[in-house]
Amino acid sequence: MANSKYEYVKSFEQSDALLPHTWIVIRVDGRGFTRFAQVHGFQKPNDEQALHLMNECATAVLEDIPDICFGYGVSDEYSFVLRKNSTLFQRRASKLVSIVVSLFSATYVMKWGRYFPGTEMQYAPSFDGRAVCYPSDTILRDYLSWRQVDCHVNNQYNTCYWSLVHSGCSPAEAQNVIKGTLADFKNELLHTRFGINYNDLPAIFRKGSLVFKRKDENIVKVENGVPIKRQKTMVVVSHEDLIKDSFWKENPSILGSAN
Ligand code: DGT
Ligand code: MG
Ligand code: MG
Ligand code: MG
Ligand code: MG
Repeated sequence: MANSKYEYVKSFEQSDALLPHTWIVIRVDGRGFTRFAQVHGFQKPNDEQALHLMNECATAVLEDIPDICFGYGVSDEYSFVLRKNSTLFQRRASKLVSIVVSLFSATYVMKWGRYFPGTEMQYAPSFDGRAVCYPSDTILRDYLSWRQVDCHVNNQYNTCYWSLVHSGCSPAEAQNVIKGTLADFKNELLHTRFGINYNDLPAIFRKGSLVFKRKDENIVKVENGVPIKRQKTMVVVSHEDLIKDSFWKENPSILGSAN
């Protein structure tokens, strides 16, 4: 097609291609979810259904975008890791972020009814997004560890705070009891005052959610008594420790170059 005299306007577009051969993390975070959680009656401090809905959205992202090899979610946020060697959308930040954010948001609305049957969505939720490059496996793992430590610290604080408030403390009293205290004090408080053993709380609250692909052998049919197996790649959600080496040793393909 011949160039029109208007074509020159394309020269105003700026390149936002991200650095090659680096891990790209795209993090989405619910906009104003303090209010969204209130309006929709989320349980405090953790609403398990809301977290499962976030995990369903993350699963949709991993299923739709093969170059995303891992996701980690806590509270109203999810981090997605794009493979180091990916050339998806020429690694353009605006393309990558906007596609992940819109797919995530659309899935959140589409699947809402499955997790909150009978609760009508009062207004459309939105998510912000950003992309950051991490140049080495170690730094990528430090990033993910940072998010999981954050999950733990916030959950411990929030569990103490809401146990105190539910037992009759005012918000200010509850804050005063736990302000500036160490982890051991909080665990002790939960144990002695509320009979809660912190480590017995659901792992989804303490560890957040990991989403990744795993190859499983499925028996598809049995022929003459012989099981016929097929390898199938499944997106799985787990709530384990990602800070320790063991998780990455047990799942070498996540950061490996094999896929
Ligand atoms: P932002 O991200 O700057 O637009 O503002 P927010 O309000 O989304 O704040 P953020 O992202 O720093 O913190 C997440 C908020 O969402 C926090 O106030 C607690 C709320 N939230 C997240 N998950 C749950 C939940 O499971 N239950 C309840 N009750 N609240 C939750
Ligand atoms: Mg924020
Ligand atoms: Mg938020
Ligand atoms: Mg947040
Ligand atoms: Mg188009």
